[in-house]
Amino acid sequence: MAILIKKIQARQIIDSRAIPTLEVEVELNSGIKGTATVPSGASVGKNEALELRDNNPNYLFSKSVKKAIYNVEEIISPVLSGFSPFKQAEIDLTLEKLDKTSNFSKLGANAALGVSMAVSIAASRALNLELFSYLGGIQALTLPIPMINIINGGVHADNGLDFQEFMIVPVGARNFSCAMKMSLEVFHSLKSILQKKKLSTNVGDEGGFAPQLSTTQEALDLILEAVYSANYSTKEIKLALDVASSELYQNYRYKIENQRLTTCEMIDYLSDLVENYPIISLEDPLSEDDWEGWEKLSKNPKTLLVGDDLFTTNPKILKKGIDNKIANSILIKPNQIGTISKTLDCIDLAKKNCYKTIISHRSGETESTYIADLAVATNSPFIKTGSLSRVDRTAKYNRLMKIEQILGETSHYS
Ligand code: 2PG
Ligand code: MG
Repeated sequence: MAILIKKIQARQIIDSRAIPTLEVEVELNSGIKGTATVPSGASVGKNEALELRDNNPNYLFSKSVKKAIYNVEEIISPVLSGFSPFKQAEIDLTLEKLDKTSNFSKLGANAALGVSMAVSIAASRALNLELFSYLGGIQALTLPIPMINIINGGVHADNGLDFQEFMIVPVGARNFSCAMKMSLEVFHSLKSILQKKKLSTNVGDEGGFAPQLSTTQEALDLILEAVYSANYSTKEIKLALDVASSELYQNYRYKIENQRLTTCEMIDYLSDLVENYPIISLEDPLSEDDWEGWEKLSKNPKTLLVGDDLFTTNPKILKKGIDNKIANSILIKPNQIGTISKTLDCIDLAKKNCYKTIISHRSGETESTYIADLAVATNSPFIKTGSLSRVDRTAKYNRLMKIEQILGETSHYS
C-alpha cells in the first residue's frame, strides 16, 4: 500500500511567552502521525513571511490563531490529502502556489511551516528514521557548536541592556556533551557572581539572566569573570553577540547607551568591542535598512557577521547579499520563510558561497526539538537556541546530546 497523507489537523497551543501558537498534526493512511509546533519572534525582520494572527482585540490580545487553524484544516488539508509525505519539495511548492503571495500572507507562514514540518516528521516516522537522518541522509554527522545566550537584553528583557543577546561559544569542547558541561559550569558561575554582586538572577525570554545593567561592557565583563571563575580560558570559550540593531536604528542613527551613533560611529563602537573581548560573532551588528553600512563593515571582517533580520532566511535576499559581498554568515529560522524546502534551499545557497549557517530558535518557543535535528541534518557549524534554563531552550540541547549518542563514534563536533 502506498503511504499517503490522510488528513491534516491543527490546534491552538501556548508558547513560552504565554502567547497562542499553532500545533499541526499530519496523519498518514497507515495511521502514523507527525506533529509540529510553530515558534514566534519578538524582534521580527521586515521581510519575514507573515505570521497570521486573528487580530481580534477582544480575544487573547489579538494573538489567537484560529484563522491559521482554518487554513490548515479547510484549505491545505483537502489539497494535500492523497500526496506522498516523502515529496517534501512538491508539498512545499503546493503550499506556495495555494497561497499565491510571496510571503504567505494569505495562508500564514505559521500554517504553512506547521504543515511543512509535520509532513517531514510523519515521513521520517513512516520510514522509522530519526528526523535528522530523514532530512540529511547518511552524511548528517556534525553536531553544531552552540551559541548559548546567558545574558538577555533588548526586547527580550526589561533590564536596560541595548544588545539583545550575550552568548558564550564553547569552541574548545571535545564534543557536544562536553560543550554542554563547560557551558553549564559558566552558567552557574555567572549565577553566583550575580548573587554576590546583589544583581538579579531572574531570567529573560530565552532563559539567560536579565540583570539590571546599563552597558554592553558591563555584561561582557560579567561573562568573562564567569568564564575565568569556572576555570576556562578565552581560547576555550569565546563570545558572540546578537546586537539586533534593527531595533536600535531610527532616523539613520543607532541609539546606544543614551547616544545616537552614526553608522561609522557604530562600526567603531563594534570594532572596539571586538578588539577588547574574545568576540567571534556579531549578529545583526547593523540594521536591515543600512545596507551601505553593511557593505563597509563587511570589507574587512574580523568575526562572523551574521545576517538575521538582514536576510530573513530568504534565498533571494541572501543572493543579493552574496552578490554585494555583505556579511559572511546567516541565521536560519524556518518560520521567517515558511517551509522546510525553502529553509533547506537557503542553507544550500549559503554553503555554496561559504557563508556559515547558524540554525536558530525564536524568542517565543515550544518544546519542539525540530531545529536540533535540522542543524545535524545540514551539518551546520552552529546552533543558537537560548540559554541553559527553561525547557523550551534545553529541549533542543538535550535532543542534540541524544543525537550525539545515537551517532556514536561517527559523529563529530563542528
Ligand atoms: C533573534 C531571535 C532569536 P526573535 O533575533 O535572533 O534569538 O529573536 O525570535 O525575537 O527574533
Ligand atoms: Mg537575531
